[in-house]
Formats: sequence, C-alpha cells, structure tokens
Amino acid sequence: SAAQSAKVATNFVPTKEDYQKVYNRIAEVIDDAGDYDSAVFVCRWLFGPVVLRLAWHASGTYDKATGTGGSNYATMRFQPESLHGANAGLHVARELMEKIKQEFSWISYGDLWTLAGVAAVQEMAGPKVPWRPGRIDGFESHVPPDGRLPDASQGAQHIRDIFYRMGFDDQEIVALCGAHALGRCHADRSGYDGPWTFSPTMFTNDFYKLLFDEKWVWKKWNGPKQLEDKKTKSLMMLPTDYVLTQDKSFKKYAKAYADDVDLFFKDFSAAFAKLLELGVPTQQFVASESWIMQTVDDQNS
Ligand code: ZEM
Repeated sequence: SAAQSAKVATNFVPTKEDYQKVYNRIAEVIDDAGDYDSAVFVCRWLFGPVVLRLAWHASGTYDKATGTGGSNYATMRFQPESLHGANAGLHVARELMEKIKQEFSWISYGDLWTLAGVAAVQEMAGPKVPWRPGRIDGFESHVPPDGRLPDASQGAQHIRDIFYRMGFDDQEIVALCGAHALGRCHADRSGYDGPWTFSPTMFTNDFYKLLFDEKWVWKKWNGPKQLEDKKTKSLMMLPTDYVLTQDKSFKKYAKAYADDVDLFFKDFSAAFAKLLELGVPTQQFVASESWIMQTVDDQNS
C-alpha cells in the first residue's frame, strides 16, 4: 500500500509490531480456502504446509564448513536454485509470498519466508517458534550448489550427512522430521504421493505415532519406492521417514516424541528456530533476543 511504501522512503525502521502485521497477512493468505488441493482435502490452512516447506528449503542448504547457503539471501528466487529438483512445486509458495512482499516492500525475502514458516507452524496449532528479523536479500552469485537437501529415497547415513552438515544432531533431526505431520506429497512435484497423517493441516505428533502404530508396507505402484499403511492404504511414509524407526539412535527420539507431544513441541520449536537462522551472521540480527509472534487467535482473545 502507499502507506507501507512511504515507510521505506522515510528511512523507516520496522518494529516488532510491523513484523506482526506481516505475520497477520501471511496467516490470512495461507488460510485462503481457494481450490488448491481441494480435490484431496477440504479444510483451512491449505497453503500452510507448502509455505512451511519453503522456509525449510530456503534454510536447509546451509553448510557449516563453508558458511554458505541458508536463509540469509533467499537465493531460491534465482535459477538454478528455483529449478533444483528438491524445490519442485515451491513456486506456489514463493508466488503467495510475492503478494505480501508487494504490500510490505521493506521486508527482506529471507525474513518474509522464514516468518511465513513460523506463521504456518503456529497457525496450524503448533508450538510458538522464536524468530527475529535480520536477513538481507542476496544475489544469484550466492546460490548454493544442488544436492544439499535430503533425498527421500536414501538411508540413515545420507540423512546424517545432510543434517550434520547443517550442524544438527540426531535428536534435532528426528524432531524436525515431525513436520511431516503436515501436508502431503504431490506426484507432480516430488513423484511421491499422499499425506502422512489424517490431519495434514494440524501440527501434531501423529507422524511418530503412526510410524509406530501402523503396519507399513511397500506400495505397489509405478512411482518411487514409498510405504503405505496396511490398514487404510491412505497414508504414506517416505523411505527416510521409515528409517526413523529402524536406526537405533533415531528410533529412541521418535518413540519419545510419539509418547510425549509436549516434548515434541518443545524440541521442534528449538530445532526449527535454529534452522531458520542458519547462514545469517549474528551481527545482522536486529534484536539480540528472538521474538514470539502472536497467533491470530492470541490477538482476538
Ligand atoms: Zn519434507 N518433504 N523432507 N520436511 N516436507 C516433502 C513435503 C514436506 C523430505 C522430503 O523429501 C519431502 C523436512 C524433512 C524432509 C515438509 C517439511 C519438512 C515431500 C513431498 C518430500 C519428498 C513434496 C511434494 O511432493 O510436494 C526429506 C527426505 C526430509 C528429511 C530427511 C523437514 C525438516 C521439514 C520442516 C521442518 C512439509 C511441510 C511438506 C509438505 C509440503 C506440502 O506441499 O504439503
């Protein structure tokens, strides 16, 4: 809007309240009950999962050895990163965020995308996730190489290689993967197909519960190797999801999260907040302490 643009012209320094306005707009946009995926499941927050996935893929390219990748420069705006196989379908989320960027031109793309990840988790009934602004827009030259995000067809060694490179340990890996309570696989994006849980727009620990409670069998189809629940054949697990029940160390944490939703919420929040700050130099952060953004419900009560 004109008011928002004027703020830029006058050397406007945004406050937490300004970021809360962006958060609120994100919450509105992801709740747009358009026809996205409506043939599959009709409910609120249809864009929540894909926006969360954008925040994750924008951050998960970080390499701690070289300090490259991560959320700082929002490089997925550029080719070839926008065309990397792992990012198939994320144009949907980037286009949604572009609408908001037009309204709040002072926010950096990296801050916008990570704030959207926070809003998605919180609005879909997940834990509060501490967040603070400070990312800056970078250039094509900052685009990280392909292959930094996990490949769902691989095993425990690959998962560790990828997440240890970002600086995460086994507990954090298992906590982060609980995000698969949300959303679904799209055959035209990743090749995989189907949702992980019966409530794909509610943040729960159902991902872990289902991993242990259901009997998982290989799906017989022409697509990539994935598992389906024997009982209803309506849910799916990726090979990398199933590994969380097979690897001894991963299994310990997955079981703990299946048994204790509060523990999962606490650990997910910490690991996700860390993920969203990967690659951002500390001195760039405006605030020394992170903020807790309010949900729409918080503000209405
Ligand atoms: Zn995902 N993820 N992910 N993930 N992910 C998909 C979808 C979603 C892996 C993976 O290959 C895939 C994390 C970890 C890992 C979300 C969040 C997070 C899809 C389906 C695949 C194939 C994409 C499609 O077809 O649309 C692998 C191998 C992972 C680790 C080993 C972490 C960590 C996440 C967040 C913290 C979300 C929310 C989705 C659902 C997207 C949607 O559009 O519904």
